[in-house]
Amino acid sequence: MNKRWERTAWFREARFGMFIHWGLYAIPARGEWVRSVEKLSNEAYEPYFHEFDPDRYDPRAWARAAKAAGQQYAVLTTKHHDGFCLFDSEFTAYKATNSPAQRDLIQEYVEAFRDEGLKVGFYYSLIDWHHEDYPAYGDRIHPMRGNEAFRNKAIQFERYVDYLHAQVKELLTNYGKIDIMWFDFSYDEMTGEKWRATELVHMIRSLQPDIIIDNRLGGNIKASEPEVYAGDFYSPEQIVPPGGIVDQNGLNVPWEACITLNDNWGYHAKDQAYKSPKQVIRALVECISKGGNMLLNVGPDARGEIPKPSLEILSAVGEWMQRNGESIYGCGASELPKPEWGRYTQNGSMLYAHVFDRGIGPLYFSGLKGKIKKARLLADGSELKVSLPWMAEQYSDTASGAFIHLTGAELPDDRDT
Ligand code: JFZ
Repeated sequence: MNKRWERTAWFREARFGMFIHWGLYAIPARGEWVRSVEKLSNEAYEPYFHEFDPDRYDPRAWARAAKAAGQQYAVLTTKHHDGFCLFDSEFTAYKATNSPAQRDLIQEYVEAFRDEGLKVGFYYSLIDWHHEDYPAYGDRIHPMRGNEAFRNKAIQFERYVDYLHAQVKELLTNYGKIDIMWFDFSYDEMTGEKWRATELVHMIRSLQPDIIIDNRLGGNIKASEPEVYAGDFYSPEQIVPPGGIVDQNGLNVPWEACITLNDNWGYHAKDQAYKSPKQVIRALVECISKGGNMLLNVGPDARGEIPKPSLEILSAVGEWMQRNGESIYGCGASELPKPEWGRYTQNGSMLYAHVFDRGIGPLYFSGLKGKIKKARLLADGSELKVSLPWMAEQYSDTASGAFIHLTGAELPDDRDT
C-alpha cells in the first residue's frame, strides 16, 4: 500500500463532502470570478471589503446542514482568487478581521464543523488578484494591473510565493488538526516548482502529518513515481470521470469530483439552474460506483446563509442518505460491469444495486447465477425474490445471470435507487 492510499483511507470511506465558496464576491452576487470576468478595477471591488458584514454567519448551521445531508467533511475557501482572507493573517490587511465582520471566520468554521464530528478542509487559492506581486492571469487582466499605479511596476513573484508559504503555515498552525488542503490552481508555466511546491509540501507535512492534499499544485498524480507535490487525490471538476482514475502502475488513484448545485461556485443571486435532488443522488452514486468521492458545493450569500434552494436539496439528499447511506460510505466500484438498469456500488461481498431505470419486469443481474445469497431492498429491508431465467439458453447472456423481482416491492419514491 502506498502512502497516498493510507492517508486517504478515511477520505475514501467518507465519500461525500461539502464544498463552500464564500467571500466578498457574495455581495455583488454574480459568482466568484466577477472581478476578473467583468474586469472590475481595484476601486470598483474595494467597497465590498468595507461592506462585508455577514450578520447571519452561523457555521454551526452550515455544519448541521452538511451533517444532515450525510456529508462527512467540508472544504471552505480560506482565500479565493480575489485574495480576500476569511482568516486573521499576519501577512495581509485584506482580511475578515479588518472588514466589518471583525472576526476570524475560519476559526469559527473549524470549531463548528469539528463539533459536529465532520472533518475539516481548507481551500486556498494559488492565484491572487489582489497581491501586487502576482502576475496577470493569461489574457485576463489582473485587476491591480488594470490600475495605472501598478501597470508599470515590476513584480517580484518570489515575494508572492513567500506570502503563499507564510499563509499556508498560518492556516496549518493556528487552527488545530486540518484534514484536507485544497489548492487551486496551476496553469501554463504557473505550476509545481513555480510555487516552490516541494518545499511547500514538506512544510505542510511537517505541520500536519496526516493531511491530504489535492492535485492542483501541479505534477502528475498518475505517474509511476509522482512528484512530492502531485497530491493525494485527483480533483475532476464538474464531471464524473467516465472510467474512474488509474495510475501508470495500474493502481486506483483516489479522486473527488467537485460539483456545483447550480451553475456557480460563489453565490449568484440570479442563477436558479439548480440540479434536482435526484440528479445529485445519481451523481453521488455514479462517483462511488467509479471509486471516487463527491464534494458538493454551496455558495452562502453575503449575510452568511446557504441559499434556501441549496438547503432544500441537501435535506432531500440527506433523507435518502439516512436510508441508503450504507450503499455509499465505505463503498467503491464493483468488478461487475455496469448493469443496464443502473449502477453498482460494492463493499466487500455486499453488492448494492442502484436502480435508475426500473423497467417493467424483474431486474437482470448478469454473471450472478448461484451467487446471490439474499436480496433485500435497502430502503425498507424487505426481502426480494431471486429467480433464474426460464429457458435461459434461448437468450444470449442469460445463462450466467439471475433475476431479482421488484414486483410487489414499493420503491418509496423514484429517488430510491
Ligand atoms: C477553479 C476556480 O477558478 C473556481 O472559481 C472554483 O473555485 C473551482 C472549484 O476551481 O476553477 C477551475 C479550476 C481548474 C479547472 C477548471 C476550473 N480545470 O483544471 O479545468
